[in-house]
Amino acid sequence: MLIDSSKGIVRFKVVYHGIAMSGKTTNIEQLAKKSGLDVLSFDTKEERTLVFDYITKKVEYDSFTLTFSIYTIPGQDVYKDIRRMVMRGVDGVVFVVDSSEKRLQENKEFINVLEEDLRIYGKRIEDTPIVIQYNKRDLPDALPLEVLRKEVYIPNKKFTEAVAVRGEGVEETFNLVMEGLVENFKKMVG
Ligand SMILES: Nc1nc2c(ncn2[C@@H]2O[C@H](COP(=O)(O)OP(=O)(O)OP(=O)(O)O)[C@@H](O)[C@H]2O)c(=O)[nH]1
Ligand SMILES: [Mg+2]
Repeated sequence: MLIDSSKGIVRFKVVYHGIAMSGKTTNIEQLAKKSGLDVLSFDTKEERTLVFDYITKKVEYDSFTLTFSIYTIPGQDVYKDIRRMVMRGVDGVVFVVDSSEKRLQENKEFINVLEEDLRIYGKRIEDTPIVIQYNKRDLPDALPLEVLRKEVYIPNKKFTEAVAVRGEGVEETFNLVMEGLVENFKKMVG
């Protein structure tokens, strides 16, 4: 979180984390579409291999302008270094779970990956606003929500169900992580 009090601007960084192909990019594409925003993909000269998705969203709150920079990590393990870089300075996380039965184990293991990605930046999973999104609820082999809640679980975190490809649950998910960040901000400014 960056606060520019002279201009009344507060900047938050939100990262969509989760296993490869779980629907992170789809989430922010849908979010962008609904908000009339453009998705930017970065591929800069210094970091040629670095491609990730990025949008910003602005929300007026009291006398402040809250700016959310929203990123997705690449879920494949070969992009670990990029993933770590994207996680630098993260304030809030959406953990996108693929509801398919076949991917249960991977989803479970990726919670440890998230924990480690936060730890390297001195952050604790308990203290970070995180929303767990159980995505791909439309799949024929989607596990029942009760099973996923037990198996792919981070204590004390809010959760949503989504069919990101149809835009369902996408805004709800983002709004929840935004609420968590705004709550923290309110505590800070009193
Ligand atoms: N059936 C179904 N497919 C989905 C849903 N959301 C995303 N997909 C599909 O899943 C595939 C992967 O989606 P992406 O959004 O690219 O996944 P990602 O998490 O960004 O993947 P990486 O960038 O590799 O980490 C695409 O073919 C999407 O259309 C969903 O809710 N239901
Ligand atoms: Mg992606």
